[in-house]
Amino acid sequence: MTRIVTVGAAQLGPIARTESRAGVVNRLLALLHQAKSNGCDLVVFPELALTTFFPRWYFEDQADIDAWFEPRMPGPETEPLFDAARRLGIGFYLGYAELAEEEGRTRHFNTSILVDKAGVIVGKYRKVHLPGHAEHEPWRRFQHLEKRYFETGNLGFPVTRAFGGIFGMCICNDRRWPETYRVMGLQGVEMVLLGYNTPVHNPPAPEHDALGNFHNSLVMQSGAYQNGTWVVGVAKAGCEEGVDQIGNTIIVAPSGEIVAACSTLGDELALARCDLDLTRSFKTTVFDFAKHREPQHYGLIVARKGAIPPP
Ligand code: CDV
Repeated sequence: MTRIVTVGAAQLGPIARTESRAGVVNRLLALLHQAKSNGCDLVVFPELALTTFFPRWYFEDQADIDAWFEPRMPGPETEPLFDAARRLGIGFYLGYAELAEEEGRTRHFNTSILVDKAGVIVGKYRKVHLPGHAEHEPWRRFQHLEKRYFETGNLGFPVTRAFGGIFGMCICNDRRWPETYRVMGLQGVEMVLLGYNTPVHNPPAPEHDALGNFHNSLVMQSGAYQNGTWVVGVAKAGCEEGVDQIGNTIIVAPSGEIVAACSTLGDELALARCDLDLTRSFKTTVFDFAKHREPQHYGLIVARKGAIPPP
């Protein structure tokens, strides 16, 4: 029996700074309904999908920062998404800014959840590779203050059994790191879901600007192939508050081939019928980790952040 999961990659166009959560949720609901009428089992929304990409601004007042975060999931504005998932029988991945009370303090994470067809949260991930900077850098045309507003995720890269397969999640910058896919690959992941907000312009390295879409596809296609997994990467695209963000939302097969893509920079759904059993042909041959991977011969175990091997 084949294991087909029909996936909708639900790209969003820009979200204005003044746009309410309720307004954004209505856009998400429209995409969810469109996905359902196209036979989808699962819809993937972008990173920080409920608001504009707020780390582009420097805020001094903690209350101004916390206003972008969700203290509860679902909360009053997001409950309609969970209700619709339950009613329609469709799952979703959602990225949002999470305010958590843990270890006796308030914590801030860049988070994603996986919700099943019963509207139940079955997986949670907190972004590990936070890009950008922690201090205000006025020379930049726009800020990227993820290192100021979020803590590093503390859940690792777990996988979840759902939708008849093994699912993993990551968020935006995580997709550029081979460890992200490999840690999930070693747990047998069959589909990696991820959302992103990627400005076209990279202030510290403007010479990379023309390569944004190329690098986006490159990392997801190689992550998919090298781990024999599907990868679904979904953008918040277009010109948001004066900052151009790439689109290039794609669904990648375990072969590394792109099987569906968005063609605009607005709200758009890309669809694919994904056979989870296609992963077998890679996981049991060229990337049979148990048979061919040789970690004991790699000669280096780097456990410390930034550790550099001796010359
Ligand atoms: N939101 C992100 O993580 N964006 C980064 C940018 C800053 C390079 C990305 O990797 O796309």
